[in-house]
Amino acid sequence: MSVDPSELKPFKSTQPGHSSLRQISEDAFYVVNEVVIKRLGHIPIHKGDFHLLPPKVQRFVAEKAELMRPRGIYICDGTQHEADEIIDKLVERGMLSPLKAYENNYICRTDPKDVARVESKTWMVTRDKYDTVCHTPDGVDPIMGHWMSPEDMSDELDSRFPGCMAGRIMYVVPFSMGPLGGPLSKIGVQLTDSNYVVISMRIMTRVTSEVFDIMGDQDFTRCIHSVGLPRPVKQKVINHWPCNPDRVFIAHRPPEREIWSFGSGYGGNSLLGKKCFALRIASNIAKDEGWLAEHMLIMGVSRPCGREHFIAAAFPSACGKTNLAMLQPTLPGWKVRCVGDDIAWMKFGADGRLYAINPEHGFFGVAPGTSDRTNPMAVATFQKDSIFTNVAETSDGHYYWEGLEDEIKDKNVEVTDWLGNPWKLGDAAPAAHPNSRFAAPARQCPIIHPDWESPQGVPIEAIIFGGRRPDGVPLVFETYGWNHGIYTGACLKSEATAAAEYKGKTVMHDPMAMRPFMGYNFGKYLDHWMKLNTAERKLPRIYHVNWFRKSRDTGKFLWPGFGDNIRVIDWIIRRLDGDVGIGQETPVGIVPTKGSLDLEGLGPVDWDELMSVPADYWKEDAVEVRKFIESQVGPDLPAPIRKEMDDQEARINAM
Ligand code: OXD
Ligand code: MN
Repeated sequence: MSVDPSELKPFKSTQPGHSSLRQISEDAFYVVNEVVIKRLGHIPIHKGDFHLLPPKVQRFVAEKAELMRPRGIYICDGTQHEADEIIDKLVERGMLSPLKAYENNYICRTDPKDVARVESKTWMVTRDKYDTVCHTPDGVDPIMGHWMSPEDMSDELDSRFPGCMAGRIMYVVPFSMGPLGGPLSKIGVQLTDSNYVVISMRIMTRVTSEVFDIMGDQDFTRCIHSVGLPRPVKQKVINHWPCNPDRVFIAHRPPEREIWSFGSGYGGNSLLGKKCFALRIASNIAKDEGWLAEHMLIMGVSRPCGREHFIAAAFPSACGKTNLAMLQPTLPGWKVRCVGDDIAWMKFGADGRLYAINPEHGFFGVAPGTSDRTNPMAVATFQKDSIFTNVAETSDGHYYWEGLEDEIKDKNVEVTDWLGNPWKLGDAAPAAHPNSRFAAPARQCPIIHPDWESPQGVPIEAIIFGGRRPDGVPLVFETYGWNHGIYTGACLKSEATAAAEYKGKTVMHDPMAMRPFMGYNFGKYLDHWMKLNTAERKLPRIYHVNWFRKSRDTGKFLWPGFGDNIRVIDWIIRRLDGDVGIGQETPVGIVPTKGSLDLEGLGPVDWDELMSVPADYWKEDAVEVRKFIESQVGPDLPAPIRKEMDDQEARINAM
């Protein structure tokens, strides 16, 4: 077979017509394989054996190395030895410092310009715009999914990626989302020039060279990440945290199962297994293969009689998913065990039940607000082998953030804030950034479920949606069925969060808690959910909860939350058992009848306000929701979901 000589020319960023998306064709690759490897000759392999990689990974690595021109390639194996080596290097360089009060805990500060997911610079790239977004009226920007054409993406990549790793090492990180080789699991390979990303990926996913052994004919998701600051660097690198905030660009190509991320080193922008793969790309794979990839925690709840029920729950970012997943019940005899705190991949099994796995391997939790009072199990999880980013630090080697005020043992201890400045209680600015995080191995959670790594997953009986709703929304309600549940999820709203670039406390729509993570047209997504309802399946029941309602008089929270949320879960489980007497119909769903929640041992609770469905609030809400759905989903809204909206509106208007 002859080879097109142009395939063999070195990659030149200035070459007219070249593209970052240029790929060596399959046929050509096998013929030129040796040549590709030779062409890599000028890029030393610092670790690993390139020849032992599966050919399609060799090709991926070779193409991208040629494009990004790192000074060396490091093929990760995911071992402890490897992690220790990288951590030692980062400590020596001053990027990480040990938190001396713990075993193997490290603190890291980012460039203060790189602190959150950048939704406005995150794109889905499809040939047809309406594969990504819904048909919105002229002048209305879709808020679910940002679309970019392949041509525009190609230009954006070409202005960033050629030569972007100059002077840096390119790490090749093989990882599995879900237990290695499991029927619901998927594999990926991330290329990155950030060693912070390498050690974080090792906590958050299963990084192992065994991924290459099991790859066989399976496809893998290609993840390309660069901090976007080639050497020599012409500006000061703040906190040893290279990044390029002005040029951040994160793009997904769902049909190609490919992710490109440039300019940020933090969180969901750079740990590409998480939001980019496990939600945006995976929801596309799930649509094609008939399953669900959702922004949901998974918990196992055992009741005093010993029976266990698995529940999945979707809440927007920073609404307490991690706290709920690790809830410490205040009712005697109850036990909660955590399967996952952020993402669920769910597929119906042969027995008609919906099985869920947590595709992740660690927790990347919001630090502020996490304490022995609010989430002792998370605290126990991150006592060792964890990384803390943008938190504050005490002079005796502890982490510190808002919410730990009462837990500082030595009140004279000095605190250094997330910016590296001295800080003291009462200072106006927070000690830790509101989106500061801990990354901790899930297996260290004292209440991790024994089946959390079961390849088949756990059977889900109930799905809960929820958000921060200060007004109008009752503590809990059950929806009237699968389609009403989907409609309720589509209407999900919550106060804005620090996990992304938004400011303030406005209540924003976050349909299915997936607004920032939607991988394709939201109307088609609702349709996909609806079509999972077939006669032979046992569908989970769908609920809505709101721990955050405030009194209209006092402005104080009406419900204590945290461990007392078990009282709501108890009610949900009794409903699953078929106890109809504990529910009463309202226009939005079935709320608990008075006295049907176990409130034993709680202080006074204003039941009437907590459970009320105020007509004034819901009438206004129905108008606002219709406007939102018409403008954001419009003609893409499946007719049965439109009917749910019409019916609910009619019920509300009859109030
Ligand atoms: C997260 C988020 O980091 O939802 O989990 O923002
Ligand atoms: Mn999340």
